[in-house]
Amino acid sequence: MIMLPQRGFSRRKLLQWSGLSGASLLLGGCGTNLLSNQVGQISEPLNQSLESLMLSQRPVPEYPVSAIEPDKLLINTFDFTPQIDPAQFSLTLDGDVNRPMQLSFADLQKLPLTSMVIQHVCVEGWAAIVQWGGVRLRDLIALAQPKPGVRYVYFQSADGYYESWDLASSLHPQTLMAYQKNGQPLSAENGAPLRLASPVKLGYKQSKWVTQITFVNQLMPMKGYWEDQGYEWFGGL
Ligand SMILES: Nc1nc2c(c(=O)[nH]1)N[C@H]1C(S)=C(S)[C@@H](COP(=O)(O)O)O[C@H]1N2
Ligand SMILES: [Mo]
Repeated sequence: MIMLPQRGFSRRKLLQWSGLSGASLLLGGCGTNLLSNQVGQISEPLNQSLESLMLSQRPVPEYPVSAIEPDKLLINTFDFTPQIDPAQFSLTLDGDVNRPMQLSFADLQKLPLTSMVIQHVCVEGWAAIVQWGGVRLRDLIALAQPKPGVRYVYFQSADGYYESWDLASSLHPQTLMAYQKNGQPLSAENGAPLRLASPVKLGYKQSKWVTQITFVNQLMPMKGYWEDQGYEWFGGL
């Protein structure tokens, strides 16, 4: 396990750790660098054709900031609300990766910040247009460097919630590990300090209070908190 120092390391150092040049990580906005990197490494990426993998990375149209619906995002928590001190927080990246690591909240804030206005859709019959700000999950994936054969990503949360995603959706340029909502720091109720936010998945796929991201080749019998009670696994929008 590589333990990154808690403080005093620069963004440049992070990029060195990633094994990618800063330029290629920063070019992520155009969508294909990490993807082509993955395709190069993985002989049968998700058993999908290159074309369908590329299609799955297509950006979802965003809303203007004026469309945000601050009162419509309901709190939906299956049990309790963890109270996490950001100064004590660390995110573990592990599983089948070349560089397992732990990132502090300060480390995460040194990575490029992406902001997007998208619709959050809960299967319980409500939706809300929300602005999320955070780190692209694909940038964290680039740092951890999944080994060839990785196809799924597990997310463990501080309240005991767990989720699994396909790698392609995890690499989507609008799949964020968010720490801001509507331009403000995330509240505890909405998943502080770090939660998933993406326009390609339903609400129950968007884990709050994420503490661990694990890369695996196979789905395990436990696929997700709601999925294991009958909800559909892919949960696409
Ligand atoms: N850790 C955790 N994440 C979770 C949940 C939860 O209960 N625990 N609920 C999910 C559901 S069903 C939805 S709709 C969204 C709601 O996010 P919000 O409470 O910020 O609106 O969080 C998702 N992520
Ligand atoms: Mo939900």
